[in-house]
Amino acid sequence: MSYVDEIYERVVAQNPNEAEFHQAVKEVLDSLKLVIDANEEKYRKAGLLERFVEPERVVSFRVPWVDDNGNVQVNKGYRVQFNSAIGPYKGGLRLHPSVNQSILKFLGFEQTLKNSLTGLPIGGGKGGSNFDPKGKSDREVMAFCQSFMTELYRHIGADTDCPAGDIGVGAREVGFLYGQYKRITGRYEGVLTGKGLTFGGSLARTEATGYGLIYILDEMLKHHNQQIEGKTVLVSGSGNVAIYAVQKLQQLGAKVVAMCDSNGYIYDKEGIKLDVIRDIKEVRRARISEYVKAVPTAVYTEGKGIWSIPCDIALPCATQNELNLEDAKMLKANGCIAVAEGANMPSTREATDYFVENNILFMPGKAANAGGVATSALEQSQNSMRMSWTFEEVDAKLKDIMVNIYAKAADAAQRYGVPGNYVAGANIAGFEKVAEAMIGQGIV
Ligand code: NDP
Ligand code: 2IT
Repeated sequence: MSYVDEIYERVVAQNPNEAEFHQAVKEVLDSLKLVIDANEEKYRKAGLLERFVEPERVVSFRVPWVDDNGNVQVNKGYRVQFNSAIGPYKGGLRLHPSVNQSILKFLGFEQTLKNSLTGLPIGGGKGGSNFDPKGKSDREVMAFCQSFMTELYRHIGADTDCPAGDIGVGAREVGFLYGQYKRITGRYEGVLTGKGLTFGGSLARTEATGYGLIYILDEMLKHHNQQIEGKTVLVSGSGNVAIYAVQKLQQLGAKVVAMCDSNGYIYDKEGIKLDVIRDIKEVRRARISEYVKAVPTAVYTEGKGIWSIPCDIALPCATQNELNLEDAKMLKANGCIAVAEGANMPSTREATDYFVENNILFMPGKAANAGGVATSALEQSQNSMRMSWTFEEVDAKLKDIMVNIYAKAADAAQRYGVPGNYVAGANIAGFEKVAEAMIGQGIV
């Protein structure tokens, strides 16, 4: 049996009931086969893959807090410190009822390769809780965040592990988490990113994941004699990533006709009015169905189905496995030419394979959404230097990083004989740096 197959079997056997983690590992190992086969003896001797698929540490803890009715609530909290070969652990915190160890391990594993692709010195981590921020008061969210940090603080630090936002964690939550970290430790340091601009946050971090997604999409399209201007686009989700992807698309002359949340999707054939979405989501924290009250010509449909709308470009920016094979086929049949993943692993394995095999330009999440974590690393740099760059400076660095990620993925795909396969390219390019760093540091 090949080394890669052996490792995949081992992961399944040793991590039962972790379907998302198995899925992420399988996709990566499958595309690394050529690299691993070419270096099998060296990698086996170093136990490289056994170590690569095993998180360095998984911390799991109790998070007790008191709700507005005076009742005690208890959630599960986690931090997965996956790989620190190329830098301190870095990755977001997710607050969503679906959060479990499998999801956080898949995210930490992906993060390791994503962070490597940025070219910056950041290792891979992820954390979060099954706490559901929806419908909670600000006081309840603060009580949860303070309790969560009261345990987490002992595992993180500016030079050891630096969390940030993800689903359900935005400026409000990062602020509460940071305040509690500072109160407990007495340290004012870049231990979290995505902070408010008055206490160490970086300009352009809020926009970075969405903007970065469009910068790499633009780069991919240009290399295939296409452009963003004039294209009709679907963007799933209506959170941080989706909103700023839409903003940049509109600046570049594309027409975004649909967005969604976990309840349903809106179709606005005139083009989404982003100020309406921002008011619903960023100010009122309400449901996307509200959109049709402000824009009566738009249509709201309950449930899934956004991928059935004809488009040129589709950008899944909500959550894992939100786009399946049937959706992929529908997109192709309706004339879609490009897909770039703003979310982490939003396409199922079958959908991903379908895109790659059917000549749809496809940029996988670990390359396409790396602009967020890259700008987080720029926030860490600014904090360490005790200074701050202008929006234009950060945005220019972000654009450079995304163009470089495109080049790395394209180059690795070319070198291994699969030109244009950015799934293989991103996995290989991300892995090469991590593997070399792990081997260089010995058996740790
Ligand atoms: P937000 O919490 O800001 O927004 C998430 C959006 O996705 C909401 O519209 C939410 O709808 C929707 N969503 C979440 N879960 C589901 C679901 N099960 N079914 C349908 N829709 C769902 O999160 P972000 O925008 O920050 O994150 C979106 C994705 O991007 C995630 O995969 C995240 O890991 C990834 N990502 C985020 C980065 C960042 O910097 N924030 C960086 C790189 C990747 P609802 O409100 O109804 O729950
Ligand atoms: O998935 C991701 O890359 C993020 N949620 C951002 C992580 C970060 O540290 O900014």
